[in-house]
Amino acid sequence: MASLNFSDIQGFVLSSYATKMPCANYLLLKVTDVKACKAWLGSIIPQITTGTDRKNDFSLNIAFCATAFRSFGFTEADMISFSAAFQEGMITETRRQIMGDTGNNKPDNWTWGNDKRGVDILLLLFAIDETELKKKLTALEAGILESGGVEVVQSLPAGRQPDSKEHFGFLDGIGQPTIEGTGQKERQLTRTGHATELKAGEFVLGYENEMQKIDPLPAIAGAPEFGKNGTYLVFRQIEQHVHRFWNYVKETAITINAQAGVADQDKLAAKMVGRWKSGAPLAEYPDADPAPTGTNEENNFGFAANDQSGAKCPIGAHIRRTNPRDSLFDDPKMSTLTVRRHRIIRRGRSYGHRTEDVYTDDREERGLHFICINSNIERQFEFTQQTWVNNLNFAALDHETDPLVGQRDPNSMFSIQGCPARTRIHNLPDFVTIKGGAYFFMPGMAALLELVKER
Ligand code: N7H
Repeated sequence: MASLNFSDIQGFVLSSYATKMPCANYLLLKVTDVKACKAWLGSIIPQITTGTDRKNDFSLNIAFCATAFRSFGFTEADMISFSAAFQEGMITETRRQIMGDTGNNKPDNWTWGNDKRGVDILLLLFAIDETELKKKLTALEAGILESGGVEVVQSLPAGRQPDSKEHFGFLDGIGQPTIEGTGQKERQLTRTGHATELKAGEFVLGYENEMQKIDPLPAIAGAPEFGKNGTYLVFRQIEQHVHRFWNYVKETAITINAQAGVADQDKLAAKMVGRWKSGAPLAEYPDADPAPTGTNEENNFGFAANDQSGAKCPIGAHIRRTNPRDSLFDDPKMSTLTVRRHRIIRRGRSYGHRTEDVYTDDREERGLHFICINSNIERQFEFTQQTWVNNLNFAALDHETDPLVGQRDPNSMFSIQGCPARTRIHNLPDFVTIKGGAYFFMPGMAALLELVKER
């Protein structure tokens, strides 16, 4: 096992900072003057949090779109060494098809990341509280204004709810792989009794991956190891229509059973997610939430031996599509091995106020700043989105996509396998809308210094 160069890896690759720093803000920037931008970058690099910094009150990280690298003077010979998806960006026709960004989700409707409001640089700020966040944000914004080299396209506040639940009401952040060589495995084992440790190369470039390969590094003239200790970051701003979700669940539960009450609604919603609101997995607790007022981060389960038919956790449930574990093929070992090559680490946070009245449209926007990291956008994030989330025939299902975040068509359906017969629900509306997005590269610290050099 190669030892990781933690001081060269940005801290965000290794940590979401969620426990110590619940407050966050993302600044999306556009380069307006290359020379001035590089000077500004030079001034903030010393503030960037690395994998060895043990900060408790504030962390800062940075990532770049391909457009930024091109404006900094990277040639096409340099760019070709990066992932094709990164080079292209998220909104080309090919990428839209892969992502399912059509209809209401088409990039023309986005508030950032499209042709009208393109972005080049992402600054990620995390703080212990709102006061510290505001202080640091104000100072950074002043520096940006003064620099004359970058401007703020969008400033996105985000946070972590005290109970770690996302807006539909479910505990989030449970199903995460750990990175070999970081000590994360031991920590996760203590917390959840289970850890899926993956080779570091799945999330940090320059190390062996799950294919026992070290992928060629992005290389630029004068810096053949530019990509080392870097990673790709996927950002999607996803609005959640909470009232639409819960009204659909309520009406559908009553259609299935005229006597349906709140417990039946919660069960139907849990069937769509694959976990109860507490986080407890349906594969282990099929009948009722074992911790209705608490949390359950259990992750030590598969589907093959216990629930291959989907009678407990439906085959098309969100967590079963996005991580089919051992149930993808008849051979559980092969399935597990294959699935390990398509994992992502989610580092997103919620935005907007939580609503207590989930049935009423209060016309406030809320959602998830979905952020994930991976070394190979095509094999990890895009694969998950295209081949699992949006695949109409995932695991031999017929004309269904992910019930929460899948691309819709007029017949959108979701099957709940059961005995003696399955239940099929119909006409699922859009529970989410994409509001913005982009692919970024998060360089290692040495590569950041390369960026500010004149080219
Ligand atoms: Fe999902 N949700 O609140 O319902 N997700 N997700 N996700 N998701 C998960 O395990 C949610 C989205 C994954 O290892 C849970 O942390 C919402 C996209 C993966 O068992 C819940 C949105 C993609 C997992 C949600 C959203 C994924 C996962 C269960 C958008 C990838 C881990 C808690 C607004 C393309 C699966 C947990 C595993 C879990 C929700 C989006 C992927 C509750 C609201 C776009 C890999």
